[in-house]
Amino acid sequence: MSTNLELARIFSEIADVLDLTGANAFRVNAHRKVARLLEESGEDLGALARSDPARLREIPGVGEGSAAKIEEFVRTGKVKEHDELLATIPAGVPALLGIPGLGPKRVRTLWQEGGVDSVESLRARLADGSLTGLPGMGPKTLKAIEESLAFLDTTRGRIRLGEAAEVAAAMVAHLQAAGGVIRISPAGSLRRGKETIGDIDIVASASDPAALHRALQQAPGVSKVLVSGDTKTSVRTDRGVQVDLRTVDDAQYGAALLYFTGSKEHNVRLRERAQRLGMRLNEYGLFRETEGAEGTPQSRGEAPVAARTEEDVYDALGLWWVPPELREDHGELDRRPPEDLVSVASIKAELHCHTTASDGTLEIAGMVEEAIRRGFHTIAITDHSRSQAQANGLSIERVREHAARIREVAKAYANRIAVLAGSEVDILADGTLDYPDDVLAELDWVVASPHSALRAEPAAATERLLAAVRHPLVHVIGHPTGRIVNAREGLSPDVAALAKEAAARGVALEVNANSMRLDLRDAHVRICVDAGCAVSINTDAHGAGDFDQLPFGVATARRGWLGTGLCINAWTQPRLLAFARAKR
Ligand code: DGT
Ligand code: CA
Ligand code: CA
Ligand code: ZN
Repeated sequence: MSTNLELARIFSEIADVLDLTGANAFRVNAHRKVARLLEESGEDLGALARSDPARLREIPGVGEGSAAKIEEFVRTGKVKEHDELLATIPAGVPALLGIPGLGPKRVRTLWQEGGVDSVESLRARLADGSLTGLPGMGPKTLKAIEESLAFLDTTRGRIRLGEAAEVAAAMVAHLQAAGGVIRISPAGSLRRGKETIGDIDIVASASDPAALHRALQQAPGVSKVLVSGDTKTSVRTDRGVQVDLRTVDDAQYGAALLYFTGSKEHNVRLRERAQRLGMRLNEYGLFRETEGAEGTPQSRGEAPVAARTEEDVYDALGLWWVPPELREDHGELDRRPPEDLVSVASIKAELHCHTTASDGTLEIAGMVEEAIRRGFHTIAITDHSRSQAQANGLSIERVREHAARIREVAKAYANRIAVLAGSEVDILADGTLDYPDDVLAELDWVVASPHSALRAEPAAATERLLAAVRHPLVHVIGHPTGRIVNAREGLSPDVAALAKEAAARGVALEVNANSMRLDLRDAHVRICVDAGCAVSINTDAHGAGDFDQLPFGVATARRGWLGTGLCINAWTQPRLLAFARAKR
């Protein structure tokens, strides 16, 4: 783990303990903010503490107290206050905060008044009914907690795409550094861009495969070797992630990559097709079937019809190459996938992001510079609205001042990028928006998102979101369900009904690219595409590093067969700006 991430964990744990022990909100938030900043900073702040402590203190959000803690960590490898705070509460209590629906206040009640000191004891106490009657813990609340625990059980063992991608990238880099790699790629569900990953599969060809297998066993973070062999190694990392490496002859690399990318269902379809054509497809290649011959084509030493690349195999089967994200047996062999499938390179606008005005870590100009660096032609600045008090949401007065400041910055950058003055306005529980219409009408761009009341019945959720879609000043519905991958189910609206209405009203539904959200999800995107509804892929950036989340949103959109024609972030600048103005 990098120093920044270690420090981020420390600051975040300090914030948790302070929160649980009832410290004032300002102190709690100050630590959370520094944790976030550490996660997002491209610069090693530990190194900065050594080389230029004065500049460390100039970073917005880093006060003298935080700077001193960073310096202490760099000097001693720990932070005394952190250790002392952790010692004041039972070790299992902070984990309770990870249960959806349990904030610091409820955890404090469960712990201090109910004697709950771990997730396990919470399960036991729910089961024996002994939490009934605790203040604020009515039957409805207790039932909701039980449901959250059950939901967490269903996610057990699968990690989020973002985490898997990070582990896989580090492993691939480590293997490449071992030398002799000819071709290497992640395969499996990771290559297909699924929102959660069971294990990480890597396929490689190399001049010295044994060296590659040794390198995986010795990779940083590997805590256990599960399988060790000449062609396959499986290891587990200290974060509990399994990594499988398979090495093959370079001549068979395409067939192996195809096989281990899956999905299983896609592979079954390919094998059926091969059979109909008098051929046999396996991980070694596509072979001609010989009537009555003993063994496999491979064991008879026959040359494959195709094996070197995936393209060769698809081609020999009379098929187009299918992008990995579409290999789910969702019709990809019957109908040619869109030629203009969205890609990271096709995205030219970020239309939902935050600055220091609400809960971001960069000023307006900093975000604009980052968008330019990413090659974008447009950015919309959309800080939180007034109901989001914990995210420093803007009052009516502040949103007006902020819009004026954004327009000044826009002028300064006019010949390089279009900067829209916007807001991420809350969709309140009753479907109305968090600012009056006259305020929204003054903005260039409006993303409307649900942030609270995320446990509503499906019918109520649909009505609530439909109301926002019908609002004449709204451009995009942000993270429409509010789900958090592996942590919160969120709303279950009728997405087909939303997509139909959004298509009719010229509103886009968002794919929030943050790998914690991926909301809309892949199946929802497919519904939008079928309804002809526009989709907007945004990173919801709160700092420069968040722009790196884009590939996860793009993968999700590709899994939903989204072409650039329906993706407003892929439109030309004139077309996108006309879309913005059409709502004004
Ligand atoms: P995951 O790891 O649960 O997120 O999902 P996958 O798709 O990565 O599945 P995994 O790791 O079990 O296997 C990777 C790919 O290898 C899978 O998509 C298809 C192929 N594969 C692995 N084992 C089998 C098998 O027993 N039969 C077939 N047909 N294909 C397999
Ligand atoms: Ca896998
Ligand atoms: Ca696997
Ligand atoms: Zn946002």
